[in-house]
Amino acid sequence: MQTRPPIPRAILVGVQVPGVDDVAHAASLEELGRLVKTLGYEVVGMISQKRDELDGATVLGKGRLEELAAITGGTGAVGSMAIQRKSKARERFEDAGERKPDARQMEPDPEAPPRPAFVIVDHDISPSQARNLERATGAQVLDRTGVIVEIFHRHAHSREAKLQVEMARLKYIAPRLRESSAGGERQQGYGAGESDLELDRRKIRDRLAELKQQLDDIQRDNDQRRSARRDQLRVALVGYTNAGKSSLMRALTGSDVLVANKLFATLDTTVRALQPEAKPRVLVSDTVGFIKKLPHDLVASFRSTLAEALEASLLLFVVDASDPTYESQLEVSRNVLHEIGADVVPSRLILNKIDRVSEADRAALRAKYPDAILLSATSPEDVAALRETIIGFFEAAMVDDQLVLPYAKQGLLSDVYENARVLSEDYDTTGRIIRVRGLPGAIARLRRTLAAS
Ligand SMILES: Nc1nc2c(ncn2[C@@H]2O[C@H](COP(=O)(O)OP(=O)(O)OP(=O)(O)O)[C@@H](O)[C@H]2O)c(=O)[nH]1
Ligand SMILES: [Mg+2]
Repeated sequence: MQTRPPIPRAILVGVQVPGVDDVAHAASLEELGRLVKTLGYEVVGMISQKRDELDGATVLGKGRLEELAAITGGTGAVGSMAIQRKSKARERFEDAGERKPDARQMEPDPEAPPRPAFVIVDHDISPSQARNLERATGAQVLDRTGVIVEIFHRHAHSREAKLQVEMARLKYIAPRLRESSAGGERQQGYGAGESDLELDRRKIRDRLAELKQQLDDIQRDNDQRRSARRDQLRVALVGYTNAGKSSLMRALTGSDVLVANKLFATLDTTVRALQPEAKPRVLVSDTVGFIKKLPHDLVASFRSTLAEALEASLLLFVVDASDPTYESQLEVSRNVLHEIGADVVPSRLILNKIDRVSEADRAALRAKYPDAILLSATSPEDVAALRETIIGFFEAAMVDDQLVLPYAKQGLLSDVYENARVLSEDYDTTGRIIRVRGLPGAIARLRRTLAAS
């Protein structure tokens, strides 16, 4: 009857702890909803509760938990589903949407939409909290990190990103494997019984070691490639996911990187020259986006990707100014940059998507962030002006100097042209006298190359 698998239905759960105001709490749930949609699930409702802390056994209080269980078709009690739990969530995962009605429903309405098979918690919860919630709700439970790891898993394209994500994913799965050993195949096919569990743990350890080795190799290559670019003029686009970094990358470099209205569209760093080319040319990199509560393992695994940002001379810090929560996005991004040590790199704040901001709000933004650049990645004039700003930034750091290229070393001329702007060329008995303008570091390196025998 059905030609396509049904869209899994999910219900969101959020706890508002002291210190988080209503707006931030709502925004966080809204963002979780977007993450869940990015996974391809349909969000059919949410349960939210104010609590003093998050570390209860079931995240939610008794009343709310029962309310949730009534929606998902569980019992609402932690103890009662333990026996029939094995691989039930898996089964539900496979035929989500056409579940048999719960035993408690004596006369199920055949017209009623299927119950949500997923409960998605807007916090990082412990494996035992997840297990308790699964028992009470009869649904599969994922937390924020689980959702993000899953999105990364689906969006990874390059070999490096795939390895990084697999590593983060195994690290996420491993402790859950231990806690839910009775859960059978629930964990992506891992673990079914004690001895298998041991085996799985060892497999995971071995695989992690293998992944680390492969990543180290790739990263060594990347380091070399990066250090070859060391003295070039480099700009990195950084910021919250969906802020418009890839859109600006396309507009500035004419490259065809993926632009998509989904979270974490970009997981790979792309480096392209600014177009039309500047002299010396400027390299622009697009990077993975940030998000609130970015899982630590993912930050760690993307550190090398973000090394691009670390080594740039200028960060274009992109913010979606049309997003009502842009301020918290700004703060989250600042924190991540601080965490990876990139907060020392000079940066310019780019308030993007300004085409979606009212004139009054624009004025307020200008007053609040006098140094920021307000623009729209979709406006060619704005992009051209940004290009001038980038060039201006490097121009200010450049110096004029003179290099002597001995006649025996004419082969190095292209190196000079690539790394500096040649102002004039002259000849005398020592060789070609070249007046150049460039970054002091690049000129110093050229001088060393020319002097070396
Ligand atoms: N209206 C408007 N939409 C924009 C602008 N810039 C980007 N967008 C849209 O915003 C969405 C996200 O853009 P991306 O460029 O993919 O964002 P990103 O920062 O690369 O996102 P990730 O790769 O997921 O971190 C897309 O739907 C873009 O079309 C803009 O200036 N104005
Ligand atoms: Mg992108």
